[in-house]
Amino acid sequence: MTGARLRLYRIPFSTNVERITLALTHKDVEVEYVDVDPDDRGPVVEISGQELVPVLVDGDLVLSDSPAILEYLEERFPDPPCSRPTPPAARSYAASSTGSTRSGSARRT
Ligand SMILES: N[C@@H](CCC(=O)N[C@@H](CS)C(=O)NCC(=O)O)C(=O)O
Repeated sequence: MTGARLRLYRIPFSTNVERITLALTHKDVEVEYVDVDPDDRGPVVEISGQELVPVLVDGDLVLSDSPAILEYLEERFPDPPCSRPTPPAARSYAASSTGSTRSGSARRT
């Protein structure tokens, strides 16, 4: 890893924060935790312009929203990956069963 250490803004018992810490641990990425008082989101708002955690800071990049953060971490630290590549048929099935496609289906016979 190069450059400044990453910072992760967090509050206790946040499952959205936990998924980020799991990914960082899995990828063995050093991170500095910034513990935020759940009753005072000032530091989070100041850095990210919104009040939810997790917020990841990497240099001048500030990211909120755990799926976006996970996607970023996957690109920034691809090895080891957090998920295995999904075969196309399985991807289509997952999309149709979660309603994320307007039409189409996939199944195994
Ligand atoms: N879509 C966001 C949701 C973030 C979110 O809801 N964070 C919670 C903690 S898990 C939060 O900060 N809630 C405000 C609060 O607890 O006061 C994400 O996936 O990161």
